[in-house]
Amino acid sequence: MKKKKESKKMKDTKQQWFKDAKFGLFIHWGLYALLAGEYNGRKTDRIAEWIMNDLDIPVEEYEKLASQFNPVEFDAEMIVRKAKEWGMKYIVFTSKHHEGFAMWDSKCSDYNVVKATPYGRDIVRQFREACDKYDMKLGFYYSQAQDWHDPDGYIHRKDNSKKNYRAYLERKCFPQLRELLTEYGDVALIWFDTPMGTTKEESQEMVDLVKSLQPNCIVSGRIGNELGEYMTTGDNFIPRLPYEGDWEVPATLNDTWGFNKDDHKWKDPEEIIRLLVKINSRGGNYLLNIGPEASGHVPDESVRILDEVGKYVNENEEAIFGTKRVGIYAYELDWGMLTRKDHKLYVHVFKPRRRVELINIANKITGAYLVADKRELEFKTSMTCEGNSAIDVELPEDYFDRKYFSVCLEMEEEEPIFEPIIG
Ligand code: H79
Repeated sequence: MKKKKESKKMKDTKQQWFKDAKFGLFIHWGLYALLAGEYNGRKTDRIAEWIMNDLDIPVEEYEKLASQFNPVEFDAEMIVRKAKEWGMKYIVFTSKHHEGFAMWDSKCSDYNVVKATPYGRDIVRQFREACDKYDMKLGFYYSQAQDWHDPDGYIHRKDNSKKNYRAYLERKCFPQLRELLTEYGDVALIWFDTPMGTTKEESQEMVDLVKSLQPNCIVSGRIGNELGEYMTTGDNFIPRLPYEGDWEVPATLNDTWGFNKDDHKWKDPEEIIRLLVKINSRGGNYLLNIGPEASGHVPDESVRILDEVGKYVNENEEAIFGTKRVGIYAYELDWGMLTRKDHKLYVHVFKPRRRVELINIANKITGAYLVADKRELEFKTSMTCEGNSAIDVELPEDYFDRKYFSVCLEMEEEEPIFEPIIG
């Protein structure tokens, strides 16, 4: 195994919107949605957008799917409006996944949604227009190295040694990136994925191309060769500790990105809320996925879950957006989690309780209130019998049985002061 060098440099996008964003919507949609996890009676029990590779479907067969793509139920505005309602601050759409199919009117490959399908309309443009209407940041996922349609694109699990990767880059990758970055307005970020054999020089060329066309467009961590402007964690993996700099967790609501009709392993809304707050408290953004069906319909279950999550996010938006990484607090709380801003410590409460008691936080507390309605709360600070600081906030009676809300502790100091455990 190749040993990777650990980068010491803190990742910084230089884009304040990304640091404050905290919650985004990933959308995986391509020809794989037509198969929905099954091809010729064979099923994949893996991520559905990988079905071509996983089940070894020949290109000549797979590309025929385009002639069936007619998503009459697709409604970009509805999706963007929902994302806005859910409190999300950016959208990342799969403009081209590993399958190689472009979801826009690409001039350099006819394997695209306008030229190869009965639908004939540009999906990327529809997202662009809807995002402009709802003031939503839009970024594009672009599979830079794997392209299972182009004869010279990389393919996982296949012999790539005879390929002319350079030819693919010049014929498809670079020109397509140029199209996305010149014809579709302000691109918030390009979400590269699986660099595979891409050399550092080639990755650098991609970065230079992006930046020459749109200097503010963020380059994701999966560009590879340590050239990304933020750290992307493994899919559905959360760092155990607070992590410095800009980073993001790409994640699924069930066990697939692209639509799979047989995947019903949905996470419940409370689990998603806990994951969001956990990621935010450690300093990261949560990029949460939906995989529309081939018709364009967004699975009802995704909408139901995110509607619930959205209620929490909206009621507690002050305690989520614009927050900063919380350092290491000595205790793991089984009932809640912490986020913070300057002079404010937010306690997210996930289990019913009479009062919020915290020890080993040594700040001078100047006030306490319920984030949802700004109701002021009574509080006392004292010392425990062991000599640790103690904070005790009284919850109002109508909150005794409630869970999933947050309390703000106002601090004289800018940051929380966490005491070690003594005694
Ligand atoms: O776009 C989503 C995934 O398709 C993509 N990243 C997210 C955001 C991704 N690309 N590669 N991987 C994820 C990891 C690949 C895992 C694999 Fe497999 C394990 C490839 C082969 C074995 C999963 C299982 C896919 C086929 C079988």
